[in-house]
Amino acid sequence: MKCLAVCQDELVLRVLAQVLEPSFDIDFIVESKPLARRLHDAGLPVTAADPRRVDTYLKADVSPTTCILIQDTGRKSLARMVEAARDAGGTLIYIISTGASSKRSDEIRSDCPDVSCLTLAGLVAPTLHTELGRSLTRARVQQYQRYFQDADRVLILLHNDPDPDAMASGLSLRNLLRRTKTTAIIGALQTMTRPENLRMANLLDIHVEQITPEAFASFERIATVDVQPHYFGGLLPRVDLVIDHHPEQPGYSAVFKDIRADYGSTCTILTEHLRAVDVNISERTATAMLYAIKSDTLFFARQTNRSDLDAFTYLYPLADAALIRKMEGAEITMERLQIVRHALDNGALTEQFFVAHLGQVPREDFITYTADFFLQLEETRWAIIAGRVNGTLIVSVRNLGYSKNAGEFVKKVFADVGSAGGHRAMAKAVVPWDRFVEKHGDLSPADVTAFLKAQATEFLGEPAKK
Ligand SMILES: [Mn+2]
Repeated sequence: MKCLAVCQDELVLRVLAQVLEPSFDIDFIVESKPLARRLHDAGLPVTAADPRRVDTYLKADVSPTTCILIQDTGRKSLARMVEAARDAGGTLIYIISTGASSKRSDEIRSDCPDVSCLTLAGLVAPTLHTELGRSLTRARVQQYQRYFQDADRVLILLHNDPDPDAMASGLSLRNLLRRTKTTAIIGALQTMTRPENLRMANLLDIHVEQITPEAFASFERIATVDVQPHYFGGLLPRVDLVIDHHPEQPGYSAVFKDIRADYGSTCTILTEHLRAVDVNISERTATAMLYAIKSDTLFFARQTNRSDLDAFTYLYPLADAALIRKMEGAEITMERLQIVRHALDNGALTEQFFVAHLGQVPREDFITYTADFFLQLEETRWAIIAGRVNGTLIVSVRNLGYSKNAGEFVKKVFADVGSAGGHRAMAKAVVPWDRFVEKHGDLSPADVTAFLKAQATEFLGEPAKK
């Protein structure tokens, strides 16, 4: 593509030459003859001419497909330059201003609406911001890398029934710590049970070791990823590193932590760590991380920000897309369908929400699966699904995200009898059944459904908290 740049400033001219050559066939016009001579001698394609004259552009052979860049030097003659370029047949005209004022570019645009205005600051800003932001991350990562360096045994601890984000975070942190599976154990108190999670572990050959709380003491350094130490209820009073995207919790101490509750996945944070220190990402790790981001954000359908999209774009070419398709597989199993049918038969649908108590279920994932399932229902905006796993009542809440906060709902209803929290669009309460009974009585499954329905009706009827 042909490009003609009208510059009066050597720095701007040299920068444009470096950026645009050799992809663009570029010529420069400057007013000052000595400057033109000097740059010409330095090998740059520069001509000295008057940029307010039409024949300057005719001689430069501009056509409607030539990109014409005109540096705004703040002088009145700018309008005449634009006019001359246009009279010579130029149509793709850009003004590059080096000043900070946007008033000037507004003026230019009101005179010539088809001219595009760029500022040098605007062009430089995104890259510089990313680079400086990355240097802070780099310092932080290098600190924890050093801190873990000499340890004999390292534990990377995940939450129970690790999901794709937890497993992939484990893999990538091991990568960042430059360790292997014998020098850094990826472990959990309870390993995978959900079919999707098992499938991912098998296909990517990820081994998550079952750890007992007594074993914690045998590790010199402990990191938790996709979870914070309070989750382990006092069993982990102190950790060395916490990387998580759940809302920050009090009640523990950590030497290093990076918690970003506005991120869609922990793997997004770890992608930034990996990029900041230029660690090579293997196809296996990239595949795991990409799948984790996809799965934690429901393919960007919930809690996603710019960084999640950036991480996805970065990992995509490094990952094995066919393997991801295979991992996704079919999530529907007979067992799950039976539970969904049970919920349909025993639940209640109102104008705003679907609520059901499933009674005793064998695993927690039946509850979250049923909540996700009913959120797809055309007629509903909220799904509130409870179930008992052994002696614990688990309540999973999902909504479409533009209404009230799911996290606030579970806190309001359950914070006094158990743990409750989450995001705007998804939240969870975990309540020991005997504590629930103490407060609300030994309710039958139908009564629990009725209780949740009453609570949700009240909560959703209240004016939203600002
Ligand atoms: Mn996660």
